[in-house]
Amino acid sequence: MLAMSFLTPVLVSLLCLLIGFLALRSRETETETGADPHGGQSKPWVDQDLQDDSQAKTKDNGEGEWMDLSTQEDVAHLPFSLERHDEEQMLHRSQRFYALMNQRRSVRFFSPEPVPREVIHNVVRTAGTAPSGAHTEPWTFVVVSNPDIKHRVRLIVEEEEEVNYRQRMGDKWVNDLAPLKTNWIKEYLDVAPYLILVFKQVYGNLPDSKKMTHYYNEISVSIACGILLAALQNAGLVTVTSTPLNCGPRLRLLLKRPANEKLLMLLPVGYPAKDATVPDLKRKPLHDILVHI
Ligand code: IYR
Repeated sequence: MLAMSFLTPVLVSLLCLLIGFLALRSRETETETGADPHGGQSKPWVDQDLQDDSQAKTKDNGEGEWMDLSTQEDVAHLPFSLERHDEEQMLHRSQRFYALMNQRRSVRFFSPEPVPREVIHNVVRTAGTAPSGAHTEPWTFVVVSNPDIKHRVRLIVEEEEEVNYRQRMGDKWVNDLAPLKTNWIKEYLDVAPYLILVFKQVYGNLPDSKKMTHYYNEISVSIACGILLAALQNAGLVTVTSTPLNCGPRLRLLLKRPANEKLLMLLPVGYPAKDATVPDLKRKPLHDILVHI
């Protein structure tokens, strides 16, 4: 009895020490990547739905069979040539393309004027020329022009974005965005004649119900998005690269897309409104972005 009453405070202090030690360790692992100004949520801008763990999960569950690419027939290799321009022409073309792309701005104010559907199909065709890991072409571009579906997209995005701005993003992020004057009201989702929702396919579904590994799917789709932006600019259209945080699952269901597709980007597309404005931003000069060795 005496031993128990003597031991209890010792046990309690040992327990406290252990809890303190464990709490310290978990804080250390959280901050391993540097100071975290987002209150413990180290990367609030990484959409939960975009975590690429689908393959690991399915493999662990032993669910679904994976296609072995090496069993495919050999791909023929053909001679390749590309039209050559003389150096003066090359210089001229590169300057002109730079001038065109340097006019590209993220625009949030759209005209409701219609845009020919074939132009939209062509810019998506162009995006689909992007290189991809093992040529798996892991992208789906959903073009929405139906006003009712556009409005339903808007309702979902505004509902989630309000939570993002008020809670998920945190004060630092919201303050950092203040100069851009953005908020959760996304009128452009109703006004722009088209919405292009770009999905990355985290794996492929083959007709024989096998799955196909989509290597580097996120970077492949990101490259396709870059090409899509260039194609839109070339066609004289504007967009804003919106990445509505945590809207992916609801938008995927609304658009009836399968579970292997994750929303990467939502692009409203059209002509700019007559009274559209953009923030007066400057681009870094070449010497700040180029290291020539
Ligand atoms: N997705 C939000 C917030 C936003 C985030 C960044 I980083 C921006 O450069 C702009 C906006 C929105 O679209 O309002």
